[in-house]
Amino acid sequence: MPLLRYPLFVATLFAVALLYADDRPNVLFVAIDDLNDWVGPLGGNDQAQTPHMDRLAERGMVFTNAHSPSMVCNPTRTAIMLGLHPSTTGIFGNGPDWRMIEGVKDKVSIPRYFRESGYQVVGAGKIFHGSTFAPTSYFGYNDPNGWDAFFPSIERQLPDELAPHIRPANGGIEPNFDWSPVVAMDIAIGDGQVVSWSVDKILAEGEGPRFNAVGIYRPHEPWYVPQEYYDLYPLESVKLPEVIEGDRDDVAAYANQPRGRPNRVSAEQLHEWVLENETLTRWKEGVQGYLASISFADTMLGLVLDALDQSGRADDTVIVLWSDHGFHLGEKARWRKGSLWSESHRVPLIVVAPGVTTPGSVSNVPVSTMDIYSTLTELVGLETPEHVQGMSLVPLLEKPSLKLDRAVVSTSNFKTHVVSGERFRYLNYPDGSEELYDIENDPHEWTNLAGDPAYKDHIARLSKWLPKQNAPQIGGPPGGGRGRQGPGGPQAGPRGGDGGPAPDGDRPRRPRAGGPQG
Ligand SMILES: [Ca+2]
Ligand SMILES: [Ca+2]
Repeated sequence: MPLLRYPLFVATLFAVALLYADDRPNVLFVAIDDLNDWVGPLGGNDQAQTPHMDRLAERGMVFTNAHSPSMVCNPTRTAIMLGLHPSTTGIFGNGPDWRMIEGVKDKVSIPRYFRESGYQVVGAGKIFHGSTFAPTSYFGYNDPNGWDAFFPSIERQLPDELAPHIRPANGGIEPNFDWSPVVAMDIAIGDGQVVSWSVDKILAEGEGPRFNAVGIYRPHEPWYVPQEYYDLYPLESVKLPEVIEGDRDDVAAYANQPRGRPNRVSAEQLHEWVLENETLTRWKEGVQGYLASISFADTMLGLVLDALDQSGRADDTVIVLWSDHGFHLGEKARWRKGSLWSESHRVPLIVVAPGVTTPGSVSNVPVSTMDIYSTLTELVGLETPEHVQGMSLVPLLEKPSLKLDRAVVSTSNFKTHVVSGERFRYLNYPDGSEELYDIENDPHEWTNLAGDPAYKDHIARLSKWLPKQNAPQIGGPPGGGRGRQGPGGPQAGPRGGDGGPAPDGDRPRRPRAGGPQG
């Protein structure tokens, strides 16, 4: 039985045995989609305006070296919500639905576990994988056993979304790689609906501990948010990400293969389109759209935090905020996610645990968002289910100065891993090619040190963290055979690559029959 650390209760095993579910702290669980390190607490972009993430950080601990278990929506969310790493399950792409997979579908997810432990568990928006602007993907892979109530419904994770009449509105080459202000009130946007419903639930009276999950879709593309958020970032003042010419000249051929699904515009082709415009206005517009969407998501977070404070339960509520993975905006000559570079996997992770965390504390220890499951169970005094991988972060929450000899693994595909240590990151591809970056001296990962013998000890040290198990890829879109086998064999190709809204072939399936509104 894990040691009960929550200080409102006596931390003795005797007390744990007597602890009734009603005495446990509440949980506010906020998931944000495709949010990279462009937030105040991580400093990835000094233009980003995220006042609510800033104030959340001031209440608890920011993990400055947090990484997602994978680099697109479904594998990360499945890993986080079930506590099973992609290299264990073989879920790497947006196609496989965990609820259909033997050995995975029976694993108890975070919301289900809290529900079965006596919590009232309610959720809204994108918690498990799902996509908007693809009607069949609204449903996603939600856990039908996880919730007492869900908005829009347990069968459907995402509400209808607003969009400009003509898409793409930016004149681009792909309907989802798009940006435009929309004339609408915040509440009309999908996230506004999700947050509005969540605020009501947070404010609702009721006995017993509650688990509120809020899934905020922005800054996932397309970047349609009200004009006022665009106005925060006047185009002429938008700064482009720092890049260098020929950054990918020092990485192996494998890493330079275009990623993404067959028949879909690649991450590199998007950048070529962006650069067609010699004034770089397109690039600035893209950055502006992403920043505007971040500030919109931040405003949504602010509404949720205000509701928690207003409810009078903030002092008895653990808050965790996380993003499922990151996003490129032209760094490494590409957009979107799915790469092994840090833009794809360095993410915000903030934990507030009243009585445990020190306000305004920071930890630089490498952590994974896969650590959320066992961190939450320990914080509320529940045993962690046997199958759950990842480490409880409670020792770090209690002692910000704690140093651990640790590295965490993010996996984008079969045998395609990045190991993030305290100072170095080590990338390992299926054909054996490697990259090594010294983050302290080279935060943008511009200089690949893997070929330099002086660094071989670092590679050896970080290699020890590579997964012992490399499950072959399972699931995937039906009707395969569209050139899906990569150079490393059926499990190793570039499939799975970029996420984003699932095209027809990757439609998430609904858990059961019933109308869209469930
Ligand atoms: Ca995502
Ligand atoms: Ca380089």
